[in-house]
Amino acid sequence: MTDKNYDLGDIAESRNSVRSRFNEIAKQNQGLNRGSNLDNDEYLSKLLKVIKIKSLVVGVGGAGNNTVSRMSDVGISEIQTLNINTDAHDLYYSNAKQKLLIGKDRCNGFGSGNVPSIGTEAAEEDVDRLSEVLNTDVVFITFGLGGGTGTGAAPIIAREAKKNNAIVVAFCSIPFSSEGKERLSRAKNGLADLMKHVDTLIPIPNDNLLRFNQKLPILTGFKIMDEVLIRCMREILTLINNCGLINIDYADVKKVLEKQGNIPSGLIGITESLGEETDLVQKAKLALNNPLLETDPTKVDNCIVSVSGNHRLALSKLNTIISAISSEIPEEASLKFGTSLNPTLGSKIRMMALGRGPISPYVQAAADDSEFPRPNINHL
Ligand SMILES: Nc1nc2c(ncn2[C@@H]2O[C@H](COP(=O)(O)OP(=O)(O)OP(=O)(O)O)[C@@H](O)[C@H]2O)c(=O)[nH]1
Ligand SMILES: [Mg+2]
Repeated sequence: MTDKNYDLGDIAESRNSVRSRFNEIAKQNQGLNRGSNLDNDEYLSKLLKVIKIKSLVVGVGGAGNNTVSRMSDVGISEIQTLNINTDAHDLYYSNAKQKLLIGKDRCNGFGSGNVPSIGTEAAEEDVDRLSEVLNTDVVFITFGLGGGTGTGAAPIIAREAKKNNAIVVAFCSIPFSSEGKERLSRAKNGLADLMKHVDTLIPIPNDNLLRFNQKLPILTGFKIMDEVLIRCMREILTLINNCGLINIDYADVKKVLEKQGNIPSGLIGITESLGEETDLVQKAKLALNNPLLETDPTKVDNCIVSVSGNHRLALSKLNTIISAISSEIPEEASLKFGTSLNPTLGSKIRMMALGRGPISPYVQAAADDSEFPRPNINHL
């Protein structure tokens, strides 16, 4: 049987989930290996094309578009990106492989004017186009909570991606307290809508950036936040794209990212060490206790730790990291370790912890309709 008999391109591009794509080719392949119990390389290479995990990074509204533009600027070119906005000007000047101006009737390209319900209407106006383009296995959505477009449209975007069986991972910023109570209240309502439709939900409060520098100018704060969001998404994407090369496969990543229970959870932390024993332990623990997120590692039930370094990465160092991580999470939690080679790191060792279970206190507050936690910084 050849590609002509079953169109591999069609299956690979189809809107079906990776499992359905796999089943389809597995079924179609019956003839290929007839007479043999073994699977040959020709079959396996075709299979790999069809089950390659497709991912898409979506930036929504001004903040989301900026994050994705910066991601494109730093040359992460292999990643598929899509910017969505109600504001034609912002969208035009942004940098993404694909762009979508939503709500042309509702907003006439002028933005939502800080009104989330208008952001929602704009997304509903273009729901068919959204559904068409949100056709991948994993969808990352990034935006700043508190305005109108990101806050109102992101839940609809997540909903449409879920309808297409994608795993939906959302990274969103919570406004600085200095942006005012009204913004924070819009952010909380937006979070409550969003959590119905996403698997992993990682809000990052802008205020937590002030822990590192209390005199931070707001624009610098946004830039740093963009970097944080990019690093988180890039590390998960690398993990997904490297599946198979290291001990971690897509099934492991999926398990950690997929929603369990009613409220989406998520923990991520990325740290680097030069490999000295005490520093390694400290950085491994820091990856789990990300001070930007305020998530509780003792709630982790499923965890992936990915360690990258150069070819000299020693087993003893891995052991140190494993024991440090294990000591921070519950004994019964499932912990999976993977390593990958990254010669560009020089003598540095990079660790990423990705966990399921811990619910952000901001998500919990949105679920309970209680106050957001107060920023934990002295002399604000
Ligand atoms: N990371 C980052 N955050 C930003 C940036 N600009 C604004 N923000 C944050 O994101 C929140 C939402 O702002 P925008 O993204 O501009 O709002 P929008 O979604 O475009 O909504 P409208 O303009 O009201 O339609 C703000 O309250 C800020 O906290 C940025 O460039 N980067
Ligand atoms: Mg805007």
